[in-house]
Amino acid sequence: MAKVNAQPYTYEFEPAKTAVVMIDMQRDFILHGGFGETLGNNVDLLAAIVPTAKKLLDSCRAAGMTIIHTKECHRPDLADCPPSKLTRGNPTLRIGDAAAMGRILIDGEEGSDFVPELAPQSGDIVLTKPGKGAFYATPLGDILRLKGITHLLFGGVTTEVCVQTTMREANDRGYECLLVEDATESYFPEFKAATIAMVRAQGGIVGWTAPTGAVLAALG
Ligand code: C5J
Repeated sequence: MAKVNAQPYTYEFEPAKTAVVMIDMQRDFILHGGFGETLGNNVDLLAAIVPTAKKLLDSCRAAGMTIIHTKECHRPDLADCPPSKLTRGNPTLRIGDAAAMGRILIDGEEGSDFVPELAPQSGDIVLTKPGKGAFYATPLGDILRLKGITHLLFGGVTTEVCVQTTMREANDRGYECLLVEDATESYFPEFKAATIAMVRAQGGIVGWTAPTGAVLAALG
């Protein structure tokens, strides 16, 4: 049993029953010219966690853990994109529009792909998702059940949107969840800090949080 020095108290997991869920480390959110930047965000904040996310994935993969990558993206015909998501706000570019890395958040386009450093490796599982939560309209729940997974470690972007939504979905489904603090990031540092505080408040109401170093130390 691996024991992580976590907040609000020690998080214990069996590597064989634990998956890392790396959320939406896609070029459209992280690289210049992508969707995140067209929304006016500083993408450099997100790019800064790529080496840490890679270290987490590489170490957990080497420990025999299940690795799952999600991508927020849509069908080219946008049939899976609700009008509310497509039309909300006043961005310069919308989902499906042509941009520097192809059509924004469309499956198969360069921008919707993962940043090269975090490209899935042999044996990793890749899921596309049309929503913020990774359980909505995906086979994630079935995959976890078939693999006997009971514990989930979360990284990725953005902390308060897709990562937190998925972690809450998982928590309600009975998974023991840990948010890896320095393997997740937000365009808004105060939202990341608030998410970490929310997760571990009230005795771990959504789960635990710990830095990558504490996870790696637990894996020995
Ligand atoms: C957002 C995400 N922020 N992956 N997506 O729209 O968090």
